[in-house]
Amino acid sequence: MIPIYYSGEVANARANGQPIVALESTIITHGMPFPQNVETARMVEADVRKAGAAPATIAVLDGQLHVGLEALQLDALGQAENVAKLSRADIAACIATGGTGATTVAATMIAAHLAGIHVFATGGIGGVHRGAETSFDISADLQELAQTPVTVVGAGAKAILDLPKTFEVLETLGVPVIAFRQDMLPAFWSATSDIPAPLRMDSAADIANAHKTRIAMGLSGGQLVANPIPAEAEIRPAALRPIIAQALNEAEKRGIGAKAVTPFLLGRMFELTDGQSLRANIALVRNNATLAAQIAVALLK
Ligand code: PSU
Ligand code: MN
Repeated sequence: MIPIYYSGEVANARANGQPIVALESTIITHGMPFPQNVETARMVEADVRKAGAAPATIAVLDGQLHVGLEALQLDALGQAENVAKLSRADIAACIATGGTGATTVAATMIAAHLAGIHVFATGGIGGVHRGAETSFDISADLQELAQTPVTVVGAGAKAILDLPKTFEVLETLGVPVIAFRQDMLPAFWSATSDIPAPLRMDSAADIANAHKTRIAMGLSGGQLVANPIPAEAEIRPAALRPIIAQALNEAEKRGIGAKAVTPFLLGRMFELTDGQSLRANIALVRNNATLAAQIAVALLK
């Protein structure tokens, strides 16, 4: 095992057998602008605490794998430049070479699992990009959900993606996709899409039981909980459609590829919606943090 550096709060929760929720850091470094990124990260941690769990924001700092960041570390990460975006392919290399990087959904799942954490809250997972039939751009988040036993709470997959293909791949990989308290899948900034949810659950206890049952059956991989954005914060699909089209068009014209695609598209969405997409993003991550903490609490009952 590699050494893991726990924050005081997470070390304490581990020592006392208290619930812990993992949080990713790519959303801080690549998903939102400063200072809203740091403010959001702090609010999300507070939401987890309020619901009875300890927040464990995960990142690699100078080659050390941190599970739980102290306040000053979080502030520094939120303002640092040239932080790497770490997925399954990059995280070991970053640790081995003493680098600093923020973890995506895939890398956060890996670190959470190493630290014995079962539940993780994010904004929305990566997935199959539009045009993937020519670009082959499919997020490593999907494969990770298929192999690492962590329950991930997100507002579905980001609507800049090809959502039907994303959920098709998750089905192929055998990943349970559970809509929370509705029959349709949410679409990140919008509370609903026109895609029926494969599974629906209405309580954190049911989601926790399903997580335990999968482990008891020896099934590899995690679950994706698709938690709709609160209605008052959502942006309607009809309003989003032309904006997403414009952002995608610009990405193509500018030849944005690989890891830069998602940060570029999210950044353009913020600009093109005059900050409305950022406000929605903040609301949905906080909502996910609360549900993730409720699941972590239920898992210990
Ligand atoms: N959720 C957000 N904002 C983000 C992300 C998720 O609200 O920036 C990040 C996650 O870290 C996710 C990544 O794993 O985007 C997907 O990147 P890619 O498409 O390159 O795999
Ligand atoms: Mn990609």
